[in-house]
Amino acid sequence: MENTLGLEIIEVVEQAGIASARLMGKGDKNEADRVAVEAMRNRMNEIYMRGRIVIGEGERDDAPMLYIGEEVGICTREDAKAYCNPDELVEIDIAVDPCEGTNLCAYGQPGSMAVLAISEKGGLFAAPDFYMKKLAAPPAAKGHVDINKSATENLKILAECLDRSIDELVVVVMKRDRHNDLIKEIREAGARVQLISDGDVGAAINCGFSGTNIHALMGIGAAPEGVISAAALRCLGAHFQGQLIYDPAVVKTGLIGESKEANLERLSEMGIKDADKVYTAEELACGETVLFAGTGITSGNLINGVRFFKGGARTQTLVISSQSKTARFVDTIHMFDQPKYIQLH
Ligand code: VTB
Repeated sequence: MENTLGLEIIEVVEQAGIASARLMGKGDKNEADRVAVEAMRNRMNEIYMRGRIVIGEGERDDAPMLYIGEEVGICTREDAKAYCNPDELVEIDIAVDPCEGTNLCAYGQPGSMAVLAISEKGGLFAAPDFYMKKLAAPPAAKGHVDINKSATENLKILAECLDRSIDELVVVVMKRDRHNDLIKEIREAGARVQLISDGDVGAAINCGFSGTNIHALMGIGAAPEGVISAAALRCLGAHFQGQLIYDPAVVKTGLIGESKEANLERLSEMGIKDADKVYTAEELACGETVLFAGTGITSGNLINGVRFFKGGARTQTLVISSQSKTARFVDTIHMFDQPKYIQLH
């Protein structure tokens, strides 16, 4: 998958990142998202692949593009067999977030990214538009920390695994009222808290690399973003656990349905019988091969955002592959004003 699709997938996130970055700081998050979606979809549809969106912009009725179930790629056309080779006809599943952290982009804040994860068919958990309790931690703590344990216990374990004291740890938490108790507990346990307004995918991925000075992500964010984070962290051999939140008493904002009962029913219809199950990274991204790619829209800890200059732009993309066991930082100069094809006179 990496060999056949790698470079093209990079271009997909690069194009989405560049499109959103043009709207960076303009205060219009919907437009920043819309242009990223359009750019991502256009580039995907130029690739010789047979893709299906499993995590996208929503169900078909509310999202015109990159909706869940949409088929993308040249080889999804009816007459594909005539011009696609058998490798390209293998079905792949794609999870996208063309502008992760739309608010960050709209207000010129660090950490927004154009991200996607791909795997073979069935390789990514088709998470509902619910929330998810998340725990991300570095590879050294994988399988030692546990979302069922208290934050205090996990910080002790984390400190041991990373061979340092608790007060040297930094935990990222999204700044939300629902996290007030969690934040208090982390501080009382002695660790330091980095509050973010948005963008927990980037925060989770930071846990997978040493040197970012981020040692854990705790708290509740969106479930689809959880799957994309899990894909990246699985490739990195880092820790990720997620548990769906379906009770509106826990998270009250718009994403979640009317009542706990209605949400449970929806999960059951989707085939999720055990709504309280704790999923590991390997379960959320269970495919044999998984590839993650993310282009910085605004700069973050790991990757730079898009920088425009006369006639072009420079992007940085993180590509993590389970197949080659690599994390690549791809630095690209895009020459907008150069012709794509050389004219022979
Ligand atoms: C979460 C988080 C995302 O939006 O979904 C958040 O996972 C929305 O949370 O990274 P609230 O509904 O509590 O505001 C992001 O921050 C950006 O998509």
